[in-house]
Amino acid sequence: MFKNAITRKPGPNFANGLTSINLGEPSFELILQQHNAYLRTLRSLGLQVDLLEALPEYPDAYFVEDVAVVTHDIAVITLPGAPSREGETETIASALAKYRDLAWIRPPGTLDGGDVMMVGNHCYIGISERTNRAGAAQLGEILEKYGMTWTPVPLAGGLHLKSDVNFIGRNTLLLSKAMVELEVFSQYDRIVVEEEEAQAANSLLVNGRLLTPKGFPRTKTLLLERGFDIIELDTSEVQKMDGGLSCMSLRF
Ligand code: CIR
Repeated sequence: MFKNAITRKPGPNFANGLTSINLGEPSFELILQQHNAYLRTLRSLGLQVDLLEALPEYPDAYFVEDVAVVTHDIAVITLPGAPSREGETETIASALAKYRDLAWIRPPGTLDGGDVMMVGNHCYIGISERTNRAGAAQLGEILEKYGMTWTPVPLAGGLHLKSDVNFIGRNTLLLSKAMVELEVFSQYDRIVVEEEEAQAANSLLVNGRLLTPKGFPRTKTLLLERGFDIIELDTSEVQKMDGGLSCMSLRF
């Protein structure tokens, strides 16, 4: 069960963040509403939520998931693979220091938390445009010290591992067509999202409930058919910035 979450408010300049898709002009008013609904949902599931102030010089900083990996024993402060996001780590380190001992990813390693998928004591680490092998190996070495195991997962495309695959409980992964081919995930039950609903793969399991983005009816049907207890949230504005539900919090 998660007890805590760390989040950060999107800033008025959030639309200056990195993005690879064109889904229209993002609205600040709307993202604040959607972010507030996300915070309320986490609180309703029993989490104590820390809300950090926006960082005007880092428009992507509300995607706090990318700058740390938090386990039962340690918080690993990452070195984000996008140069524009490197400086986001400092304030997250001070926010996490009150909960965990800290460790750090060091150059030449780079790592984004969006590439890290934990399933119990095992960690899948995507090798992506943001996370290199050195970064993955450094994280793996730290996790091993605390009895965890890990598998590198080289990605053929997409931003992060968790843009395409997420553990949703009951030995099940919600994943894209590309990911379903990977042998490394063959031990799991797999629910495949349609290509037109690719963004639905970024759903987030929190204390037995599955937060899933609104507007993906086919994925919703698949989840309901399998008996998943879902909470739909509107994420239209973060989708415009290549983000999703997992990206906006650190849960531990
Ligand atoms: C970026 O490109 O870094 C941000 N605009 C989106 C980060 C999304 N984070 C995540 O999937 N964990």
